[in-house]
Amino acid sequence: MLKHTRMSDPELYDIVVEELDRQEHNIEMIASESTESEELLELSGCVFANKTTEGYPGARFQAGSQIADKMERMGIERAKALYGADHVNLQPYSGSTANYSVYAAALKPGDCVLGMRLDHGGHLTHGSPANFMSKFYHFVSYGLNPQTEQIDYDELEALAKEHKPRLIIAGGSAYPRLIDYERIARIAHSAGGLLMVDMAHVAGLVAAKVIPSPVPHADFVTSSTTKTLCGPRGGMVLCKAEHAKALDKGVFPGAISSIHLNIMAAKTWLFKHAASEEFKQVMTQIVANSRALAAELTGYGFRVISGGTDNHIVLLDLRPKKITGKLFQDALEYVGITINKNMIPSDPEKPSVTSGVRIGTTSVSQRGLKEPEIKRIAAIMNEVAGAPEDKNVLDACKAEAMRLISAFPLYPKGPLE
Ligand code: DSN
Repeated sequence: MLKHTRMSDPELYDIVVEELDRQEHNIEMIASESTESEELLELSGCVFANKTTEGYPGARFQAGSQIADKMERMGIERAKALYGADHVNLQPYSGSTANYSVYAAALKPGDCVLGMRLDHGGHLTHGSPANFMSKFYHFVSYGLNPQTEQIDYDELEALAKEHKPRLIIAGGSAYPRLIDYERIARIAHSAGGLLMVDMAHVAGLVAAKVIPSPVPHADFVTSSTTKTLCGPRGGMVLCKAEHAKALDKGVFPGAISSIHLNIMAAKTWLFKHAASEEFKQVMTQIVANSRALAAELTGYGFRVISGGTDNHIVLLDLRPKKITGKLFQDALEYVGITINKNMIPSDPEKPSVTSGVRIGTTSVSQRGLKEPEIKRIAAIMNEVAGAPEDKNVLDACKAEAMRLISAFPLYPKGPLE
């Protein structure tokens, strides 16, 4: 791996090897993570990184772009076929950039946008006051029904009638349930606005048809290409044909300039791979694992927000266990299980402490873990929650976590070249 860097910068090489070793020996359960295949790592570092190109195939600003044109067209066609989309733009650098591109395409400064509250599972770019977009648009937030802990569609509808948003955003970072895209599209259109679905977290599950797709209902669908899609760190936007021209202008020159063609190459490979049976099996297992984890943890007395999960995310309320998200995250990190503290709806704790954690099953499912191993992970989590500061307990859990993950290599085909 990194044979040239190893010679020219051994100090940096060692850090990368250290990170590989960390990933290999830990149970990675951050819900926004996945493992990139050998092909994706190769393509992300391929010679397309040398080429500067702006614009679109056939209408570039730099000469020498014909081969890039061929690749971008191929990527777009593959993505369109995978999602059944009218139009696709693969140029955004990330899920956030994809969202900014749609804002550039569909909004004027001061327009009203209705998005899900960050502490109810939304995303920073959906209207958080901490994000700079909140200076340009008038964001109004909807949230969860306190009883069901699922989206309060009646509140959303009432807010849409009152504020007449130009754009409603559905989707988020910590929402474990299916979303009724059809209903939100109806609400958006009746209020005279548009629907953007940010499917970043669930894009792989949608591609594999393991959960319903937002594509038939939404005007725009944004995504990152990592997370459940298991691709490179990039973004994309799908849209209806009538928004294609505006979207392309919103992406370039609206939100970005030159394209990361090396990442575009990796995305192009990804859209072929995501149509495969192998990919579908992993996506199916992700949801099975997530459901098994939610059921086991419930059995151990954890409170699963919304009572379960339909995707790769399990969101836990730790208050019945009398520990905070931060303490649980730190104790599990020591043990070798990587998760993140997360706000739960109406969380009394600060964001740096939290009463909850978010757990994701994508990476472990890619490594081949199934329900029996998930049960072992849940048992470790329960032990840790019962004694988060007891070194003897934590050391025993660490040994068990290491035994478990050692049977499932990160790169089973052999060492990275
Ligand atoms: N919002 C971050 C997450 O879900 O972890 C990454 O986009």
